[in-house]
Amino acid sequence: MKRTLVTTALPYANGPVHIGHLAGVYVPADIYVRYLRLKGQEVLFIGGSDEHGVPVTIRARKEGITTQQVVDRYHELIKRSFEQFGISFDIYSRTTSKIHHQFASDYFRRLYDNGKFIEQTSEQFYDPETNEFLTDRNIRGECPRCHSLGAYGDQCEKCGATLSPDELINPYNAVNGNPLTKKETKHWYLPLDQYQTWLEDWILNQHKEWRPNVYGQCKSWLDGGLRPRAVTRDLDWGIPVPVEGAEGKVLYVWFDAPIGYISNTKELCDAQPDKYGPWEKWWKDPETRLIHFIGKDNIVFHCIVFPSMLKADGSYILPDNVPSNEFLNLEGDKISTSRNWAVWLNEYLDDFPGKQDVLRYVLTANAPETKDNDFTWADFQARNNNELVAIYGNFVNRALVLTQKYFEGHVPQRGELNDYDRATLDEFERTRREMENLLDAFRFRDAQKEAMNLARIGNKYLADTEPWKLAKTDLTRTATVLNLALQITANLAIAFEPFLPFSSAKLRQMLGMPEVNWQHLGNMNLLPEGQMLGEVSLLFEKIEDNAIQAQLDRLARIKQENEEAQKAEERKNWRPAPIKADTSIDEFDKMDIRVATVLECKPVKKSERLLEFRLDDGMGGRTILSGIAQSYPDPSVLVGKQVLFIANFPPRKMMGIESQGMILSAVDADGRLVVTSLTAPAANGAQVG
Ligand code: B3M
Ligand code: ZN
Repeated sequence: MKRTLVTTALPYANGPVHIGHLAGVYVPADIYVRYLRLKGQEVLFIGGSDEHGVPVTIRARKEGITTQQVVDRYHELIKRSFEQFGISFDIYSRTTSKIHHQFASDYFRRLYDNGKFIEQTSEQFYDPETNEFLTDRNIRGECPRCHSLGAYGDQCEKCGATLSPDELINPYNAVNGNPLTKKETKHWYLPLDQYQTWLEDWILNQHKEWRPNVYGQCKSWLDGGLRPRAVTRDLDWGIPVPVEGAEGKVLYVWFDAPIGYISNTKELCDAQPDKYGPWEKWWKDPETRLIHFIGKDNIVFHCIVFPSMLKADGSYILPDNVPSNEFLNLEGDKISTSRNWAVWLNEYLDDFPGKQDVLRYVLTANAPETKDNDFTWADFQARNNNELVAIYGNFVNRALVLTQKYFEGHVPQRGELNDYDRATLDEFERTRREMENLLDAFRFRDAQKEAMNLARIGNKYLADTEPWKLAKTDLTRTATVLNLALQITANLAIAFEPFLPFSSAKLRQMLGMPEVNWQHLGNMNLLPEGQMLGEVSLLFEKIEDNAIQAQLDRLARIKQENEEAQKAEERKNWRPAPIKADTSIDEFDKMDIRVATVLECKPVKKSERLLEFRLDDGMGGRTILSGIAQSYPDPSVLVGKQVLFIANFPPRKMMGIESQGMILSAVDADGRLVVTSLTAPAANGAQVG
């Protein structure tokens, strides 16, 4: 049996972790690792924070603290969140560690010395005032697709387009707004094109078993033809490029971060060699299976770039599988750290203390394994109340309470099994086999469904045998039924251990099961007859509506804040529209623009857009409809004002009302319409020109 090395993507230490992280990477990896450990396999579970790259430096600037302070703060926070949710890493380290810096630097140097890189000079965006090159994320400008202002050099958040900085119209420095020029700079590239043929064979022929989303993404990259990729950057935060003449340059974060998997393994093995052996055993011995758990935006790095780096070195094993998930959305919208659209793990625990397993359960039940999925609070509540409480919790509680009631809390003696008992056990056995196959295939969502089906089998067994009625007539048969029910609960403690470790620990305590072992699953003699059960308490509690409403209210608040921030941002980035093509005084003269006083102004019934103006135009009065209702929630503020209107548009009927002209308004930076007025009173009907 091969040993298994499991890695999880190193989250950027630029913010706390949220449910998307947990659902996409850490819970599935933890389920898998716990499962292998329970089977007694040799397994190592590696995690850590990614503390380099631009995102952390942007965060530092935003918060007005140093980058080191940012990574220190979030590394601790993230580490604690993972601990609290039972993500059972053997090591959770960080890429600012000395060991990592040295290891990554040596790795680069080795490839450099062996001629594995190509050197290339290219023109990059440069801020002549601050003397710095800018990374994609620090360049902003007008989106070439949707023309919104403030798109990033790698992506437009408005329309979602993937961009390169060269595509931006009028690029500027995101930090200070300076216009940018271009300047030559030298970098080192990993010539991925040279690995193309090898990668095609290795992935497309030899790893057809990878998830379709992973395989498909790799195929489309390979079909597009690989090009050399820069592995260094002009930046002052990161691991210095260990080459003469490379001052001011650091290793690209995506070069050093995956090496973090290796250096973290080394850190662990060096600290406890007796327990874990030499690190090379985990990275260089073909008897090790390497599994990377990641999110879909990291596929290319783990399936193409990192394997090429490993191959360039030549002494490493390659990943065996890369079970990557798609994205989890929150209440229909993309989770976003910058927009605070997330359920943060630290905040979740403040609101739902002790309910780690509930979140683990719901996230696995909705795991975005094959397509993007949605987390909703209504579903969270329903899964807790209808599944964890009503099925698993209810079954366990009934089995234990009835044992207390009829047998003073001792595991009763089992007599002869009847056909129904045997049929129940057969079904139990089939279901648990299915669960195991699914776990082996990285299909955790379906595997957990089968675990819940095991609880359903138990629940149905009690409902059908009705030991509470049986006890009145046949205590011997009652004993058999409850013995079997208790053996099933003991099995559930094992089956759910990878998914819901906290509840399993609690259940084991109630049953008096100090040890668990996957090989025991299916064994219906786990609890010896006569064994005294521990104190019984509820495994899960109902979640009430008000707790859910509080979460929905919070999200509604955030949505509103975001809309306001978005408006402010648009206002900040606003530039006047370009001047229209030349016209002439003759053209202008054709327009009959006049002054009028607003007598009345009210919303048009059944229209969200229109206001109805009654004007004194000095010529007997007229009615004009104007589509500005959203800009004037209280239209009465316009009454008594003098406005300008075009008097010679032919009348037009809208919503059954005739509009006789057009009121002039300015379109403000945020899209609001502002009605024009005069600087001093003038006669109604006076002509403008
Ligand atoms: N920090 C990107 C991310 O969090 C990156 C993963 C590194 S894994 C080596 O999505
Ligand atoms: Zn756009």
